[in-house]
Amino acid sequence: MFDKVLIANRGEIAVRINRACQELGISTVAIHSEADADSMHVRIADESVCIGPNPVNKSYLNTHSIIAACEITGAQAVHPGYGFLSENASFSKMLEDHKLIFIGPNHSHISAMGDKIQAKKIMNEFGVPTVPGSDKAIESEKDAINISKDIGYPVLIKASAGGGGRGMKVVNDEKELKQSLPIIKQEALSFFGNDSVYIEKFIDSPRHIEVQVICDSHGNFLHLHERDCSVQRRNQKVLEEALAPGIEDEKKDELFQICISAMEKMQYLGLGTLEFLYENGEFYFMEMNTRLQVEHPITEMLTRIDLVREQICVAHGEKIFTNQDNIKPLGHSIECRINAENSSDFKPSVGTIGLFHPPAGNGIRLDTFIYSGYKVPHYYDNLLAKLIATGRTRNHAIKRALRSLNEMVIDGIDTNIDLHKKILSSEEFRKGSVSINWLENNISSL
Ligand code: MV4
Repeated sequence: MFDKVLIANRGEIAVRINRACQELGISTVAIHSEADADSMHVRIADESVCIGPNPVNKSYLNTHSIIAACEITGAQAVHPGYGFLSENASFSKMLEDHKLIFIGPNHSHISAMGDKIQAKKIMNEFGVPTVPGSDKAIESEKDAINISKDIGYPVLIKASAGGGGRGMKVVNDEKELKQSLPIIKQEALSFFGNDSVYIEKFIDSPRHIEVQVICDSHGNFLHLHERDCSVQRRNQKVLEEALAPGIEDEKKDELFQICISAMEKMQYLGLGTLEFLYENGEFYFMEMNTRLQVEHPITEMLTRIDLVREQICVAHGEKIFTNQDNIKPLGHSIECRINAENSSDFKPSVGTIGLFHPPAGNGIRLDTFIYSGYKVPHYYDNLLAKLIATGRTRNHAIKRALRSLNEMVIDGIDTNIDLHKKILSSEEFRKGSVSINWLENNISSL
């Protein structure tokens, strides 16, 4: 096993990764910007290195400083967490060139899945259901018109280097297509440095269902069932749950087998999540994330597998400790993302945490890095904590989540705790199976 791992992240996920490392007997190196010197992930790590000033491009995205920190401390591997450099193929390659292990998939898979056209093409070839549309970049306006005619309006123009909702435009007819195509290409070029776009049938009220996979270098390609991440606002997940309510097991099992066989054909390594749109009983591949996800704890609670521990072990060349037959999810788990945000305009809020009282009790897990007296910096994302409530049934998990939200005290800063209470109390949500548009369409009447 590794002796020392550098955690190239901050906040709650750095605390979470530190736990898995220290339980494996691995010594941990935290990196931090100047503003994060007093952050919890620094305090609990075995050692820490200040890698630069506060802006992310000078600190948590500063690949040279991070590699230098590995050399100074003797870390043999880097865990990127999520966001930041976690899907940066060139960083993964740089580590390899410096004889350091990137705890994640091979950089060739990171770049293949980062190119949404290539990802779709690969999945198509492997028999994964994808959204009807072009499987290559649009070459001309005429090309776009013909493809759109074939699939039928409304269509979605998507940037190949996009993802997470950026670089997309719905068009309802040929006139709009002609107007929008050059604009979205220009946006793609300025946002992602790559102007290639593709076109898909627009699916107007899907659910967002994702399948967790874990693969080792000994021929084991396992799935850890699915998560429903449809409760989103402006492409930001707000609340996630497992398993997905209201989808028959046979339909899900069929999808799991397709996902696993695609991973086998790819010879994928490590954790991965295949994201699908789900509408009228059909799954459509959207994209694949080649990293640990924010919402991984709900899968951990149902399968009782420590995903980060397994991710580190398979990166070290070990076998996954279990097999598919032993993975039997039990109960229902809901994750509420507790953000530092204004409840009226959702703008990030900053301040110093006053009294902080975390919830606890049966079935409650709080992944967080905040503490009383902590000054929340404004440089980074506004996720403060993830409340994970697990129960025997979905209703039980909902009740536990509500009980915990009532118990939780985070003074000194605005949060979205009230929004979570409204979501969990709403009839529509309790019925299950809301679409990705539900929260935005109903937020003012919740
Ligand atoms: C779509 C779609 C509808 N039809 N593709 C959003 C981010 C990226 N994962 C792709 N996304 C979408 N692709 C087709 N053909 C709707 C979305 C979408 C979305 C998907 C899942 C969860 C939230 C979303 C919010 C806005 C748009």
